[in-house]
Amino acid sequence: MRHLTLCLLALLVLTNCGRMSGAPPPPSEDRINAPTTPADAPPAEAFEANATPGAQTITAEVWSDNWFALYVDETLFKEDSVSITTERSFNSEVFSFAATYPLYLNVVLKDYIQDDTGLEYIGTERQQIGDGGFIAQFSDTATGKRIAVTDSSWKCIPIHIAPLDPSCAAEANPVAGQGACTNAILPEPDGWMTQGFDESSWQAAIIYDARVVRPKDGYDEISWDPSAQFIWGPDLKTNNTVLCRVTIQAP
Ligand SMILES: [Ca+2]
Repeated sequence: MRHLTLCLLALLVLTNCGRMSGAPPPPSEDRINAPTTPADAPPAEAFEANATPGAQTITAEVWSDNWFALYVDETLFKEDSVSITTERSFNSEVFSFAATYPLYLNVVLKDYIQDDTGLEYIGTERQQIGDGGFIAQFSDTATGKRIAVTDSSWKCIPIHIAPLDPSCAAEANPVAGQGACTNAILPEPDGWMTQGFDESSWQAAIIYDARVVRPKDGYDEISWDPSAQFIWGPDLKTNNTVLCRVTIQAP
């Protein structure tokens, strides 16, 4: 019964409960943390605007708790320079890339978790669920004109939710997938970064106040547009991996 209740809770945000029971085991850490770019991929700086007819150079400013990867369509342009395996990885990133309008911006966002319980500092007095948060702004590098910010026009879906019962954080020996530490872990939907993907089941990004996210190192190094807001899935704590996408038309 407890599982059913948890399942129904997860169903509200996942619409894919079937994967929870009798589903294949959650992806290993290796899979979660696997590099998503080929080792021989050129750095983002190598993508010069003049290499692609009609391309604009875009400057991105980003702060993420704890990790992000930015794609335009399915091309990876930037991965957080601090690994997701770093427990406290608070840093901002400023970088540029060249792309053509409309821009199909896709981000993979990950909060740091020690394992699939969704907890951090396991076994210490600080054992907790931990929370995430992502804010970004984009401008035309040549003109400085703001072209996009994170706000509720982005669509998001959490694909790693743990624990499903917050009391997991109080367990003396939390075990992923057991009892209160049951989780819901889904693969990335096929083709979610592509233009034609049906995002109708995705929710508008949830906006979080900076006082809730409590941004740390690097955040104050960026002059934020007042319209740029912290986004995440519907639960800042238990949504550990969140996918978000937005389409930006030519200004
Ligand atoms: Ca965090």
